[in-house]
Amino acid sequence: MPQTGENKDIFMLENYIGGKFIPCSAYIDSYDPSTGEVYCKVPDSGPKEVEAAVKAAKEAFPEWSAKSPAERAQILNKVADLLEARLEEFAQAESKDQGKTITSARTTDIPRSAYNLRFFASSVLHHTTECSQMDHMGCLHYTVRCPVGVAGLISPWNFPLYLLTWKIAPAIATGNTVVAKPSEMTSVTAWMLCKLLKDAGVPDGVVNLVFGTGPRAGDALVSHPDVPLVSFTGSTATARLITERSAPFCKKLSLELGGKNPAIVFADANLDVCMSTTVRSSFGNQGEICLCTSRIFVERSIFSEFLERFVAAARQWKTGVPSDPKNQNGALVSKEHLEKVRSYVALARAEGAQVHCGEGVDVLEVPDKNVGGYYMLPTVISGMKDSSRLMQEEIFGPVTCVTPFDLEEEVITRANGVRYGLAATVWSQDVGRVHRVVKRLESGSVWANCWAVSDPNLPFGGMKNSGVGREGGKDSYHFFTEVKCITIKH
Ligand code: TXE
Repeated sequence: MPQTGENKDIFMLENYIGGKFIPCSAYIDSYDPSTGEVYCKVPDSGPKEVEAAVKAAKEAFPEWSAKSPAERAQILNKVADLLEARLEEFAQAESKDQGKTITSARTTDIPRSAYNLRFFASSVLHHTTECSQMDHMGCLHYTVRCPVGVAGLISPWNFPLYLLTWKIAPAIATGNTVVAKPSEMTSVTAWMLCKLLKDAGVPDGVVNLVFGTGPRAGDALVSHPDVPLVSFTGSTATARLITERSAPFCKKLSLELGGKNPAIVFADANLDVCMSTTVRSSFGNQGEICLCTSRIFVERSIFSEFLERFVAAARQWKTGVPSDPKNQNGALVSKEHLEKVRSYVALARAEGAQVHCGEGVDVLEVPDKNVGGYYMLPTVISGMKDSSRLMQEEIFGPVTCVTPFDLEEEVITRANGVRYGLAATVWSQDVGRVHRVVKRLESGSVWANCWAVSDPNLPFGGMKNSGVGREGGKDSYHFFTEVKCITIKH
């Protein structure tokens, strides 16, 4: 592992371009969220490094795209084998780099990253294309799906390896080559993955990793003329910039963005199941999931009971150092992000809302060496107006607002009354009502009596400001390929 020279505990990442690990001329600090201390240095790549990576990916494209899907699938499965064999090492690294608990990294992030590789390796073998004949013209039509070329992949910090593999796997399974830029805050497992790609026999240049910030490395990638396709997961604000920067080249874009996700709890809901699921959906992964519930609408007749039980359950949700397997939440990703999330709670107080637990109400004890970490307790707020920024903006932390409603029609309008449309949850045992309500919610995913039950085969993405396009299963296959219609006169 390359050292910085100044401090032997701080290690340095390198870009992975054309199958080689290449040091960068400038580095940025990456912090351990559990202590607030610098623990590694990430390349501060710019246009020069991106240019080299795109060149390597372009050179690798003809040979990689000419391989059969079965050959590519075999190599992807080999990467998955290697990742599974080193699950614990990757889980430790993800937890330290991101702040999430070791339990989440062990049971969710890393196994699901390996599954992404296996899933797309397998699914690419099962697609067929259409064929039709025009007898009166003596013609046969058929379609083929071609890889697009060099795919630009930009991933965020909340599920670093999971979201990176969610993009790399379908991109290369379908024959594209890749330049990926993970979040500068959480680059370590992406860098570790490069070694596995090499060992698994992914040919040099097929996957290139360029580390650095969005405005430098990210911008150079999305505005590069030889990158015809960009898959991005992150904020709506950055998605707008990416859209502008890629517009002159008419790039193919997939944008997976934030949410302001409602849960609607009717009085006939199974409150035990609803309670445990909604606490998890509101606070899991420190609230740093785009699918997290952040507005809970509760039918007025059960509002007081729900609130009391929900606050008690939130207080039971164990927060603390990420390395302790008993903890359900660890630290937030960065100091800036913690301050942003806290500022929403301050705003709630300034607007006269009630903060029932968590931030500013309860105190979290952590060991001395962790006092500089970015911890925040699950926080439940009530008494907000729907027009408040708390009820309109994505907070992306362990904060949720609970509010009463009276009528089905009213709650549908209020749930839809935000710019986002990513995920919604409905709780009721009345099947007719469930069908009525789910149909009218403006949301890319809607769960009834459960949350985040998913599968890589399902279309994932958002409506409104939550995104453009869908990924997963055949949607990924379609996104990462271009269809060509061929007509042959016989
Ligand atoms: O996201 P950014 P940030 C939301 C969440 C969070 C907010 C801000 O609300 O609080 O976004 O987080 C790269 N050109 N989500 O600032 O900036 C960046 O380097 C090209 C929801 O971290 O969108 C990183 O790799 N790339 C979300 C990636 O974009 C650029 C997950 C995401 O960073 C770029 C994360 C640019 N100009 C945050 N600027 C979800 N949908 O799950 C930045 N990047």
